[in-house]
Amino acid sequence: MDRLTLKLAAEALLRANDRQGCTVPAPALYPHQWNWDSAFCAIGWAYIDPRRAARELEMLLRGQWENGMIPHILFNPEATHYEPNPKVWQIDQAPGRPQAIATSSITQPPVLATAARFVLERSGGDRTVEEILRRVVVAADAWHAWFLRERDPLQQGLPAIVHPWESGLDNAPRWDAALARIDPGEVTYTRKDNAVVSSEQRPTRFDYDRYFFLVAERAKLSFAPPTPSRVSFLVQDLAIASILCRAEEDLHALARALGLEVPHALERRAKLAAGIASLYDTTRGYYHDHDLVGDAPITVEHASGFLPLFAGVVPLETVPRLVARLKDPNKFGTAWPVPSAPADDPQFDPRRYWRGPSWINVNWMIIEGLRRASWRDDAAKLTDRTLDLVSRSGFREYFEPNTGEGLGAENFSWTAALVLDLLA
Ligand code: 9YW
Repeated sequence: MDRLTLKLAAEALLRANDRQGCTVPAPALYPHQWNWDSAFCAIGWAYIDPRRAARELEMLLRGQWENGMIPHILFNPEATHYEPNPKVWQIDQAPGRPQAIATSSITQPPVLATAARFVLERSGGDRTVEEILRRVVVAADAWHAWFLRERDPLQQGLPAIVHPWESGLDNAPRWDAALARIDPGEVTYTRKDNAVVSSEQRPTRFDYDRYFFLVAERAKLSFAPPTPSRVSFLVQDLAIASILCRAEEDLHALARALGLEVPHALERRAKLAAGIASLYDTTRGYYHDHDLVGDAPITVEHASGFLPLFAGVVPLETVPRLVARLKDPNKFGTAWPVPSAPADDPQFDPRRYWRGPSWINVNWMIIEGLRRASWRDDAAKLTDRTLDLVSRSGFREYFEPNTGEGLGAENFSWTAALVLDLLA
């Protein structure tokens, strides 16, 4: 596919996946509204129709809980081919849940404010867009505050996740040890994902047993803010900290541009930046996560280790060390980068979801991070390689990092949306 054909195909894909104002990630596999997917999609929509882009973000606000959390899934009642279904989340008794829409009880990486700023900057002063984005500012401010109020039990500027699905990078090897501690017993559930995508490319039964166990645990604990002694899984997630840190900066800039105040955004950003700095391992030369239940660092490396670049908080002297890992063929410099796990990791599985394949949203955040660190040549090379990958293999969910083969769902929305930005 040449670049113009790629652009037209990406636009057509977003239109085809549009469900009255929100874009489903992939019609056959994910038929609802997913949180960070919508934010990435808005970035693509901004090139087609800024009002439609703003609407995508506004649709996410329907799901906001009274405590500020914006959940990871907003369910479409007409779609029944995804599990867990709304009943499994048991949120009917949850205090402060939204009344008009069924949602999950957990969140996802907060890309919302970053996407909103992006949309505003491409909206040419459109009043309707500005009006919608003012509401987004208020909602994002409450959501960001929630992360540091309810999800940072040790007050270290490091939000913790209660479920691997919250990370957005579900079955990354970095969660293995924390999950292995959980004995889920007999959990009964249905899986529908394996009927759409080959099971060798999806999370395993080990993972799903624990995913469903943790969904039930949230309800059992009445969705209360987690503490290490009460929950089975609680991990300070470097990727969430980095994405939120970046989002605070974007929220601040967005609010100013709209004539609003978000008095705490930069203060929260500083706390997050300090938290992220504490996760850098000088001996190993990379950033990692921290397991709060096991009270130990998680030294398993992952592509998420580059996201502090996206936040703009990597010290100047550390950037070359990260870039060296990114380019090392034994680590992240595979033929079709960026693999989600390093190629020399014993857990590396080039076909299985977040355990090896390359993902376009991760590439996009790394490219953005390289640009802001002024590593422009490497950013440009990764951009070209990413566009070549999609031109060759289509708008797939993820890609085999050695051969470039397309894997996972077809017609995947954020792949198309972010291609539109990488082409611009
Ligand atoms: C699932 C929709 C979501 C993404 C996540 C991805 C996957 C859902 O799909 O999770 O059922 O496994 O891991 O990042 O938002 O695209």
